Amino acid sequence: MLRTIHNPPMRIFHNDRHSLHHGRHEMFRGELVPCFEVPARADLVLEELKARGFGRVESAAGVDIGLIERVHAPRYLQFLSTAWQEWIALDPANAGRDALPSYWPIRTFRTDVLPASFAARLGLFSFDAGSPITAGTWDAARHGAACAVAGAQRLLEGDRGAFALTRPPGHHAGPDFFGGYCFINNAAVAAQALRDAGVARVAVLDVDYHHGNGTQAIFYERSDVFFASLHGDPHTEYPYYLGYADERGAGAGLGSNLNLPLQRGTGFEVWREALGSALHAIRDAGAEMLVVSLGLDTFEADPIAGFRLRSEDYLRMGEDIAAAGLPALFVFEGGYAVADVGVNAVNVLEGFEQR
Ligand code: Q9C
Ligand code: ZN
Repeated sequence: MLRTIHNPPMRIFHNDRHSLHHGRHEMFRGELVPCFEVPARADLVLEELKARGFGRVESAAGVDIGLIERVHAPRYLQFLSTAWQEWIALDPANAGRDALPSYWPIRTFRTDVLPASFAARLGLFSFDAGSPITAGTWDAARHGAACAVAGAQRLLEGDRGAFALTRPPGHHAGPDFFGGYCFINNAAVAAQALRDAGVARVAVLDVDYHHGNGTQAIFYERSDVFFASLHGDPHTEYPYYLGYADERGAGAGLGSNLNLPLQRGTGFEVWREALGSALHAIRDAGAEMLVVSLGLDTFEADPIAGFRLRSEDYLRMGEDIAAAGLPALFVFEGGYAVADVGVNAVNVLEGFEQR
């Protein structure tokens, strides 16, 4: 406890525009159901930080779009930035509805031609019908990337930890697609910012329940960003089509990707072993800084996931990550047990700080 007196408080970059992204519905089992990814998630983490007097909360200035373009295709960002205007131009009544895709260019279709149809482009740039675009999605997502970059900047200035408290989350967003409630890959943008500032090797550690397919895709052929992920086995768990143990990277990136899929029902003891393996690999890779995709949907009461972590386990998680000895930027990802997400998130940060 005395350490918190001598150490400066962890800087928390809170996306004060996050609630501009507020989806109404996602497609689930043939019907539209209320979104699981709601503004209250981030609000309750902020409340918990304040209740515990943890960290120093601030907002971020903007982010250079050129930096976001280092991980996302310009034509995708162009689409995202104007999607809502295009959606309401189709029909003024669309202002009262979220934009969700219905068509996708699966195998044998062309993806090189950009269709004029908005509905066709909505599918071209996405992989599920669970990630609604709303009036404020672009502003919220872009400002979230700014928060992640501001956090990365703190590490470059010598801080040992920082936290980007933002939503929508990011780790499912790939080079040119959204999905899994994610639009801009905040962790990937932060990792790229660290690289661009001269950090030779960066690691992204993804502890969200779901495989970080977007982050993996962004860095799959690169050796300068090591990606390690612990997640539900894609044989049974979303996002299903990526996240297997035999995905080890390609080309120059061969060996720089580590997937540790775990079966549904896994508890902390087994999960923690896997975390140890991931951190060991990250150290072996020679990473100098760490970006943690901090999903809290590994919690036992999460409504859409299947691991069995309890609230106190998140303290141990933070301690174990700290023991790796690398400066770490935590980036908020999933976690849908809304009433507990604040305690669980701040437990990780507190475990990290007290180690
Ligand atoms: N009805 C993140 O945790 N849907 N995304 C699964 C739920 C997609 C999760 C089925 C879950 C996406 C950032
Ligand atoms: Zn998740």
